Amino acid sequence: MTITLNTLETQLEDLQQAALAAIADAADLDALEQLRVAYLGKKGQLSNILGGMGKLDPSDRPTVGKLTNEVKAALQTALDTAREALQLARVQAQIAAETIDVTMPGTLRPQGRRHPLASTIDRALDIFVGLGYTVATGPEMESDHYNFSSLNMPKDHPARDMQDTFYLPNGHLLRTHTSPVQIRYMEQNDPPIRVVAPGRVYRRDTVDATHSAVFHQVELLAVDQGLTFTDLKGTIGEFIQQMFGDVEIRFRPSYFPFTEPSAEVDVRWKGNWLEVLGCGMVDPNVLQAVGYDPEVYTGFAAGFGIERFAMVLHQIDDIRRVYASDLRFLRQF
Ligand code: 2NM
Repeated sequence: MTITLNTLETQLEDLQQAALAAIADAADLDALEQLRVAYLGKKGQLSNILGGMGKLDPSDRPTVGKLTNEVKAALQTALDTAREALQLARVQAQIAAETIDVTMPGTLRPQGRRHPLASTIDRALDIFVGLGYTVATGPEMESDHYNFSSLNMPKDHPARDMQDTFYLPNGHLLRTHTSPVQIRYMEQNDPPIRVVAPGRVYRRDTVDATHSAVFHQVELLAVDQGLTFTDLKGTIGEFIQQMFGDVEIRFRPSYFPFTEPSAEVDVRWKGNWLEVLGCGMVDPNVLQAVGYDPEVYTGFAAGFGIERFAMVLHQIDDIRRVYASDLRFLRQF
């Protein structure tokens, strides 16, 4: 059976019309590729129609060949155009989905900071570490021996008064200074030593603007052959200068059970003399108690309260603010 030119032409035109409509409707690139295969592929509809060419009058074949090429070209152009449009749409959709609104407010992350007591301790320790000192710590619950007896404060010493010291039901006490740390350090280390002991200490004080039952101390101790009061003065002077800047200093005679002679140190701060620390040459009895020979070794020691330093340096008017954990206060440092 032969096929007429007319029939083939009609089939090609119908195919072109249907294909162009389907291409225009293709929702995505996959659908488009399926259409390309369905119409232009090896076993596609165009090949299928051309299969009928053999049954055509040979004189009609050039006409059909030309028409076929036109249909093929029209479909190819339509496919290319549709592909470009779909690719562009895909990129635009991706850009839209990934767009960041740089004008949106950011996520606020709370920023922590050092507590003024911690930073004051750090500053003091850094200065002494710079002078060759080692940092040591020890227990806050202490024995009578380490807190008092070894520090030249025998059983009847007034500083042991129940009024001043927190005694615990187990017979121990809460250390009233960090000196027991230095005693323990001396027991464990032979001279020469340079040690600085920061930490929490406890006193049965009535709490007010300048007193707290818990506060922080830094104490230092140097023991060596030939250390004199001059070494003490030089060390303290250097420390004060690094801590407070270029201030006037004076040493006043004082008394501590564990040092002889003893002194208190004042700095001239905003026009007034302000007491900032106590110090002295370690009493021979203290050296003796840890097994150091006081005929061979001498030492100097000093102690100061961190709260007082922080209050002076940061113009804090009430010690209780330092423990109140009020963020409005703490955020200032
Ligand atoms: C002070 C004043 C004077 C001191 C003495 C000792 C030790 F353990 F070596 F004996 N440590 N700290 C001392 C001396 C502390 O505080 C106002």
